Amino acid sequence: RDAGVEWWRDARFGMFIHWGVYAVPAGEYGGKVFTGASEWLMHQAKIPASEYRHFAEAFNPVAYDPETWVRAAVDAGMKYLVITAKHHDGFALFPSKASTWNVAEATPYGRDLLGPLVDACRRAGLRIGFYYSQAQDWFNGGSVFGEKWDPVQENDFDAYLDRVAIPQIRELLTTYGPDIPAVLWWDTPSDMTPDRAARVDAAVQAVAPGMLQNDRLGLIREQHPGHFDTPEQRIPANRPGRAWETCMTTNESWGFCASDNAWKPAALLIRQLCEVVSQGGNYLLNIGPRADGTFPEPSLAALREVGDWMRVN
Ligand code: JFZ
Repeated sequence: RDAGVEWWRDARFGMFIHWGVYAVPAGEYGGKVFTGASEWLMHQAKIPASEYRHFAEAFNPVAYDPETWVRAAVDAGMKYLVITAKHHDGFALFPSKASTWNVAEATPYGRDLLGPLVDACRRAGLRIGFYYSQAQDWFNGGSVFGEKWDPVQENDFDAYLDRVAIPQIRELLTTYGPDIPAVLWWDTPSDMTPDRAARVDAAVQAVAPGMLQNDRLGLIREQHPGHFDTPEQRIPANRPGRAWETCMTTNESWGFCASDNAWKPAALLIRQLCEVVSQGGNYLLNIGPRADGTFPEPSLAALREVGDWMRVN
């Protein structure tokens, strides 16, 4: 495993992928359209787990072809990829012994989604990282922003960390090969006290010493600053010495959202990429694949335009 952030600093440009069963409702529930972030639908619409699980029964990405995804990234000039192994709805894109709420057991697709993507990345020379929602988990008894709405959420957070989060993190770090993932992308550290963050970090270090991580593991960021900052949807003033990565959406939602047509023009994405890179940062540009496993056409078109620009500049 790489000790430092050198490859990551050189990489400059990566693809963020937000994918999960939320791509099935795609921002709509009970005849209501929810705008913003489609991956938050379970929370926004207060959907009980017993109902939300039905979306998994309709999650069958038969058109999923990781080679096509990786080619789109490579052609756009991207050097790495970060995918949501598990987002706040707790759904794992990988087989897991820690929770049956995973792609292998809860969907008709019935098999791992990460392994084939890891293989495609390896073949193309792309690094791959995993986003893992370590704190918020609305399905497996983890943390919930604001009011809870389902009995499965009335759980002891430490029990969730021990029974679900830490075992799944271990699965992610030990299943796909010695250098996989290349980076761990934590998020929304609610309830992640210093002690809990230290516990998660110790579990990581035990199997993957020096693992590259972002700055969102613990509630008190200063105690667990990770290796890089993650300004979101914005480009910060230059911060010498500290690595940073701006993540951006191509429309407004991270997950696929059927009603979201606010696609950013490729010229804007290119300008943001230039601005970030010229200030020494990394640019992580998000795609929200559909439930069938394909990228929305407008994001593919944007990637192609970025690639065309990269090839002449
Ligand atoms: C989080 C997630 O809740 C969201 O669904 C998505 O995955 C995004 C990349 O990360 O949302 C955040 C996290 C941090 C900030 C804002 C939104 N922030 O620091 O301003």
